[in-house]
Amino acid sequence: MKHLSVAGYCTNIDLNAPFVPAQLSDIDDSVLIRDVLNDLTSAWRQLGIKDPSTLSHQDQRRLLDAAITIAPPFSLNAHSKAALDTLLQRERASTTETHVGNLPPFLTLGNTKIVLWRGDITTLNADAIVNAANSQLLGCFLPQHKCIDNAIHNRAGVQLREDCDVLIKLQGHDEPTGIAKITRAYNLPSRYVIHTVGPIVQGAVTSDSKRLLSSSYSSILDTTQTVDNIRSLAFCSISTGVFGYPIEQATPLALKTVAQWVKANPDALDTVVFNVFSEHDYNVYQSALEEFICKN
Ligand code: AR6
Repeated sequence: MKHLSVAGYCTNIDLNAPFVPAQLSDIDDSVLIRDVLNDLTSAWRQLGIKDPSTLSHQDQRRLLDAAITIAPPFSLNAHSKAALDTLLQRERASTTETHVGNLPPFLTLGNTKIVLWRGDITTLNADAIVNAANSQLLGCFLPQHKCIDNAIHNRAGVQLREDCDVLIKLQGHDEPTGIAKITRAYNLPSRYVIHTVGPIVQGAVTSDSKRLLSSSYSSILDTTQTVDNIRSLAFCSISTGVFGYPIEQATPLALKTVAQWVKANPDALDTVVFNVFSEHDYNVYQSALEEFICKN
């Protein structure tokens, strides 16, 4: 099966153009939400809502995320897209962002700082962040589902799903496991999102799952070198949520793959972040990193 390389899609999604969000500065949040919802009537009807105007402001905002989650690509007209960008940029401005450059390294490999950071990846300001996607590559279609795919798509805006749709159609088939695709990050603090489909594990971890997980990590790292100026990259813990890869087994493999790549590409990246979400996952990474330091 032939996979689409970055050269085969970068111009179709304007990968190298800076994203300039719309600023509808005179319009209140409630009007922005109403305008976008007006464009998503069939989505909120599918969710069982008869009249969003009867909902509280907070519930309308939640409904907007849910409707966008289930709406097919290219559902919004230009005004609604600008309204959503304005809303997401305002929300971004009132959220505390973490700058990768301010994070202390856990260790240094050659010229690359390795950082362990716990938090929501959508608040991290890195050159590129990693999304744990599914083989459709269009984001998660389950409203309010607590996966990273949903978090990233909801905070980036609908352009992310549109780009993924363009490149998956160009590719002509679903995204195989263990490779990577890059898009701009739109309304997120980061500049790029690198999407990968990790292996699904049911029962014991097979040698195929190990190979494919390692391949996701190395493909993502290779992808950073196809775009100018990616110096910092934040990985999420690929496959260890819905896809069931035990994090205790995924973590040493992730560290080993990244360390090998960094050794072979010593000047490629300034910072690699391992981003975790839960305290348990933080502890697993901390132990694995300490073990890695002892052994190397
Ligand atoms: N920031 C950082 N990490 C997060 C966040 C967040 N906002 N949310 C979740 N995580 P998962 P997978 C962590 O299930 O296992 C989707 O539905 C989470 O704690 O998101 O690769 C896709 O569409 C876990 O450690 O991804 C696919 O169908 C890690 O992110 C499927 O899930 C990955 O968990 C992919 O499953």
